[in-house]
Amino acid sequence: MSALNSTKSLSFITSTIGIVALTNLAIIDSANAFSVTFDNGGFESNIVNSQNSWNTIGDVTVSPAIDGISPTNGFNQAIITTGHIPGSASGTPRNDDNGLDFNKSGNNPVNADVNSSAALQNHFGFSPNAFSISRSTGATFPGVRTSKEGSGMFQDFSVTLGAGETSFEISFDWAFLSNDGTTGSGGEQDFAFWSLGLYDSVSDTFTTDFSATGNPGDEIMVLQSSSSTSDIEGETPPNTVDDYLYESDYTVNGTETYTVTGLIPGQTYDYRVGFGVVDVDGLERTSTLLIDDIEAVPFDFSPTLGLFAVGVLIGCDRLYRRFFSTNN
Ligand SMILES: [Ca+2]
Ligand SMILES: [Ca+2]
Ligand SMILES: [Ca+2]
Ligand SMILES: [Ca+2]
Repeated sequence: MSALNSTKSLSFITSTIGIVALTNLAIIDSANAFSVTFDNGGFESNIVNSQNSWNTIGDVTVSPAIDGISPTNGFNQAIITTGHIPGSASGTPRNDDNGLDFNKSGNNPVNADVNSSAALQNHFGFSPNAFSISRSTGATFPGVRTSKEGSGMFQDFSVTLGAGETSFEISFDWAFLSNDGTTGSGGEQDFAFWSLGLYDSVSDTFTTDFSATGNPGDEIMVLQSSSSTSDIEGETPPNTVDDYLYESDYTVNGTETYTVTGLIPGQTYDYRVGFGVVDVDGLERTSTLLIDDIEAVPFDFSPTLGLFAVGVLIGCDRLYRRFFSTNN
């Protein structure tokens, strides 16, 4: 290969890698940058009674390790339970877990009954039957699961897409704890869910981003239902506060990742992301959802690849200069 051809080849490689690097670094260009207003996704600031960007209802707060399950990021995780404080109800005495108190915030879960106020569904902007999901295989009870009470939280955030971007990705870590399980006639009982949709602040309406979830209106995605198969510790019914009967930790569940597609580059969109947990068929036997490390990022953006490409570009440039100087 002649010196001239080698120079051309290096020049071609340099410019090709330059394009790759610039594509990956488009996020750094402030005029075309992806931006998101999402906040406190690591729950290091408290969220009890709706603070630090989260709108909560029922028993929702932050906590360090629960039943041996530590946050995946920092010192705290979000905890959402269906646990009512024992004996604290006006009128009928309440005793969700054999007198043990699994409530963490001091706020009791709220009504989730389609035949009553459906306060939990209303909090998210869902229709009343959003939690009327199918019973699991083998259940002989007629109809759908009957949601009774629960707790939840949501955050409204805006996403502005960069040039050429038509999608973004939202991810989070989750764990599920329960003193409930499966009944012979009703099948799997309590469940934890998440939701994502476009939020219209003018009409205060929520349009789900999910489809084909098999749930009424596709308003929620079920993360997990109570079942005796999720049992790490194998203990007998709980006799200590915060020691749940069934556990499925962050290691079991991993990170949930969802990609929103079909968007217009440069546009700003308002989203609502929600999380919650629901008692089914009865008010007793608490179930709990733990959440940590929620992030919203441009789809397919790889900082490592971008920096690698820049490194190669600089390396090629040095090689090109050295080659050029030694041959001329
Ligand atoms: Ca955290
Ligand atoms: Ca346990
Ligand atoms: Ca309950
Ligand atoms: Ca329950």
